[in-house]
Amino acid sequence: MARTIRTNCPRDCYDACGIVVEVRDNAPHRVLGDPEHPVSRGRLCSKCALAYNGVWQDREARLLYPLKRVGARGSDAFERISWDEALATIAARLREAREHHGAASILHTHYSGTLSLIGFLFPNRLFNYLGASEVDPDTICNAAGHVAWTLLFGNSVIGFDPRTARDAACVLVWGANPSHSAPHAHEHWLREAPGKVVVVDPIRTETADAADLHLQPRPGSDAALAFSLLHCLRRDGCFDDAYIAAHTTGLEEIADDIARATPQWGEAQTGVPAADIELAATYYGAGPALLWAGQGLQRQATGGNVMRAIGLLPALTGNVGKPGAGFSYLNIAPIVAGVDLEWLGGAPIAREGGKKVSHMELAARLENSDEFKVFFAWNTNPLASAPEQRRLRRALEREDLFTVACDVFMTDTASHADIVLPAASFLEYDDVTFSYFHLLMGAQSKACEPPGEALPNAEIFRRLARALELDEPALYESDESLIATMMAQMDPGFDFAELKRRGHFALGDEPQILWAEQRFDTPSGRIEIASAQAEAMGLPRTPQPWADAEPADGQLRLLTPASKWRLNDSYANDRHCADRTGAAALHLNPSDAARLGIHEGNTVTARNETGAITLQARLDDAVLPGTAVSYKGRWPKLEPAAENVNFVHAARAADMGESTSVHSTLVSVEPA
Ligand SMILES: Nc1nc2c(c(=O)[nH]1)N[C@H]1C(S)=C(S)[C@@H](COP(=O)(O)OP(=O)(O)OC[C@H]3O[C@@H](n4cnc5c(=O)[nH]c(N)nc54)[C@H](O)[C@@H]3O)O[C@H]1N2
Ligand SMILES: Nc1nc2c(c(=O)[nH]1)N[C@H]1C(S)=C(S)[C@@H](COP(=O)(O)OP(=O)(O)OC[C@H]3O[C@@H](n4cnc5c(=O)[nH]c(N)nc54)[C@H](O)[C@@H]3O)O[C@H]1N2
Ligand code: SF4
Ligand SMILES: [Mo]
Repeated sequence: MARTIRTNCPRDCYDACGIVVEVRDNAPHRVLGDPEHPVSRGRLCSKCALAYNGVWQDREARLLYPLKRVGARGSDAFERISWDEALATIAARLREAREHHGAASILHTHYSGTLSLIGFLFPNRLFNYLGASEVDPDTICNAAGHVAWTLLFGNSVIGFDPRTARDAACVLVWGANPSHSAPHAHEHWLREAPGKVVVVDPIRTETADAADLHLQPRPGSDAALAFSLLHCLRRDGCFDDAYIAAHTTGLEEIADDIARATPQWGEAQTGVPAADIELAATYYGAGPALLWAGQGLQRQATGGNVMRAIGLLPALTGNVGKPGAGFSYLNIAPIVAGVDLEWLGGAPIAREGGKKVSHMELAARLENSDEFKVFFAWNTNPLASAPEQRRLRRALEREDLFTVACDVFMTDTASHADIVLPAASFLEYDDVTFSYFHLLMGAQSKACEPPGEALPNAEIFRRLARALELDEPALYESDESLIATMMAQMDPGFDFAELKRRGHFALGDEPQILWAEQRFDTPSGRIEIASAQAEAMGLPRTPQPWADAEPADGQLRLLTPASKWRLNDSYANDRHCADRTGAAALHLNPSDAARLGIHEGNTVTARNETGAITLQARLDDAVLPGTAVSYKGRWPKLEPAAENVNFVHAARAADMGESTSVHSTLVSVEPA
């Protein structure tokens, strides 16, 4: 019997595509795009089209049963156990850690395997209730940008409604690469935007290539570029004085910096020709304009300053809260829709005492056997995604650290665990999905039973609460109840059964004008160009027109952004996705290659004080001289030397949010 189910993709991706699953004999037969979804328009991205019909349905690859380790860590020697044994073992170790060392000695880490709201957030309830410590998830991705735009605008999670692009004279994409990270926004949204598209990226990405104008600054020089654009905009009368007077504070404190930032100065600081800076300012200043700040942009040593500096563009030109205008870093649809994410993640039942640990210090702190006794990784694969990979692996080899991993697949992190718990995939349970770019909410609809004994994240943690004999009702709340509450909070005028039928709903029939009330949740209630809060945090009072120095001693600045064929480290284990990418590559400009004596296809070593990694050279004139690119997301265990680019990623925190500065990584490259 064949039937079709409508669902949505819950990956950590801007697009949040609609999906149609053809189910035969209670198993997904084909996973396709939903033709009625406004973003995906009937097509999945190439990686999901392969992986959802490939490794995600491969019983050989999926984790099917709870496992306990019977060999050395990392050796993949596991034995099947029952759920009862797995949960009893974990509960005993959690209790022991709590009694002897306090709940803060339990450290959990989680992130972006699934973003479907229950699977993504509900498990936090248990850890919050216990008062466990948490690896701050955003520190691996976007925390600097959050802090920066919270200082400036009072909020970093409300952006613009992409549908308002129809009224924009310009869309400025700054340090995002939708051709990889938001493929449908690249293919449809940007192409259909009537205004000029300007892309700022050290790489000539496909999105940059298709734009009206591509500015190719040296990595980490963006704040200087922003000031130079501001210089041109002010000179050309594009500052909105009435808006500045009514809604901002502190312009006078950066007036001299703007005056000094001539296009010629900008060219010297950033490498972008002065004429292109002028042209970009003309495009941006022509009328309502949108600014999309990517997450890759702020993974810099001074990424917070970069974000504060580029945020000045909408602030000073009054491109806020009107049709065709706005700024977006993340535009979290459920927040706009009114879903209480704090409630869902258990903030109301949280006990004091748990510590927050940045990913930048994870390896160092796990090395110390006094601090953490239990490490619980769910919905994330830090042994692939986190910095200081060699050091983290060694820390996870500690025999006295009880480690649990909960995943869909046997990742590197799972290989190092004492107990592995098999998670159901998004095709196997109901949930609510969202986009962090479009104002779209969706239904995740169960298409089939999980394979083996795999269970949805939420059910695993309900059962663990029971094994711990905890009496807090919120730890046992059913999916039905959670979904009903979220539907009531969003109040779309229909229930979840109807949402499943429709697949998704947009927040409003017309483009929403976010920020129309001009209410900024800063101490002054205005956009704070000068910020006493920043000063109190030990940061400059105002954004600074800084540019990083060019790499010295022939080093290259290594960027490791989103791959077209993987979603973070997911799909690295899909055969077809792996075939598309071939061996791990280092893309470098032919001029750098010539200087270093490197030819196309050569095996090269990229090395720094943190480590060294072997890659295959790809000569690529899309990459700015002085820069090298190697796409993220390989599983170390599937690579010849059991390492990925995070072997050379030092855990240096950015200027804000104890966040990653992975794009400030410098390497020396030589033929191997
Ligand atoms: N060098 C470098 N490193 C980076 C980055 C970079 O730009 N450069 N980017 C960083 C960024 S932005 C991020 S967000 C992080 C992401 O890093 P991670 O959070 O580690 O992302 P993934 O590797 O995709 O890991 C998610 C895991 O969740 C699993 N999973 C999927 N669905 C489910 C589910 O329903 N339940 C459970 N329990 N598990 C599930 C997947 O199989 C996968 O193993 O990586 C960071 N690492
Ligand atoms: N296919 C695919 N899609 C994904 C992901 C994936 O791994 N694969 N990951 C998801 C996740 S977790 C995230 S956070 C998002 C990230 O997606 P994006 O926000 O697009 O960020 P990145 O891909 O990390 O980097 C975007 C661009 O920033 C540029 N960049 C790096 N340094 C600088 C700089 O100093 N200045 C400027 N101007 N640009 C710079 C890089 O060259 C890159 O082209 O994508 C999500 N979508
Ligand atoms: S990963 Fe992104 S582009 Fe691919 S199907 Fe999912 S939502 Fe769409
Ligand atoms: Mo991310």
